[in-house]
Amino acid sequence: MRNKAVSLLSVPFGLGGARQGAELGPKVLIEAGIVRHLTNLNIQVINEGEVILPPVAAASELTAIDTSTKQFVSASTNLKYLNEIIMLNTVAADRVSNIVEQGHFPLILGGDHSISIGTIAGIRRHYRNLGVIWFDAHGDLNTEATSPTGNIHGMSLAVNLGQGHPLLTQIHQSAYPIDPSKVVIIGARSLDQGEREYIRSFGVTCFTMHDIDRKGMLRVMEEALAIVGSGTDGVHLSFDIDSLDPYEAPGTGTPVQGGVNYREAHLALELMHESGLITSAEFVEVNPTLDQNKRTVLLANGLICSLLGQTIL
Ligand code: 6HN
Ligand code: MN
Ligand code: MN
Ligand code: MN
Repeated sequence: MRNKAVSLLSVPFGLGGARQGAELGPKVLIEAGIVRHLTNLNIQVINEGEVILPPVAAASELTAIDTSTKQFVSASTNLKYLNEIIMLNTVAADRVSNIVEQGHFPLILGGDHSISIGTIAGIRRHYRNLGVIWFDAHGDLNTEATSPTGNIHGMSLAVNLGQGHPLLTQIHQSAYPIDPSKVVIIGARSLDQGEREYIRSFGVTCFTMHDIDRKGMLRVMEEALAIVGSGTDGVHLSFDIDSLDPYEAPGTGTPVQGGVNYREAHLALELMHESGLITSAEFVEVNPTLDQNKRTVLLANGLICSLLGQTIL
């Protein structure tokens, strides 16, 4: 990330989550001055604008678009807004891929966490061995078989690892696979049963809040960075703001008590900056309609600045 121009891409999309409002995240983050803050760090910022959901043809609830044949196919499933999510992420993947091609650092503002299906699909075209750091209260490792809600934001990491509905995993076609042993979840405290089994059987590393309590954030990050930093040629950070405690970050759709605090989160992002390993990042699930006095938006702004090199002194 050092000395690279940052390409800022907004993905104002909220249909992957249970509540409306995450689609307002990018606009509010930009209004809070993120471009100016990064420019003050001597970073060249290119505002790439928004990824817009293309008009979704009047598909019935039981059909979805096959992105390889461009045909509607039967998709009888409990997945909510499957078509919209396929269309949005197919476009997002190309936009992010273009940014990597230009040699810029992709910084993506969501949106709910379902957008990472597209962002990571675009990034994976360029990295043979991509590591992933997934900061989240949740695992996002459900499939339509295990999801208690049908909300696709709870399935995005599974799709990124090749698990789930074929019309979603297909968005990753012609990209290099991600090795689950190079994926680290940090901050988890709400896992569904199917997700626990997935973590165990596929060898994803999961530092839960219990691990953060016991080892401290410093050691957790040292271990996490050692895992994603060896045998990889790039590391994507997917940062769900609900990894923070709801006291610090009330503006998010699926808050869970007992999360990462303000200082721990800043330390984590400062350490990621120092490591020099992070090659792309997204910040998701900021929901301004649930925020209190912009607390969550300002926090997300500060965290982005820490990732990109802001220090106290
Ligand atoms: N997120 N595990 C729950 C579900 O519906 O699958 C919650 C998912 C939350 C997803 O916060 O990105
Ligand atoms: Mn350039
Ligand atoms: Mn998430
Ligand atoms: Mn989450």
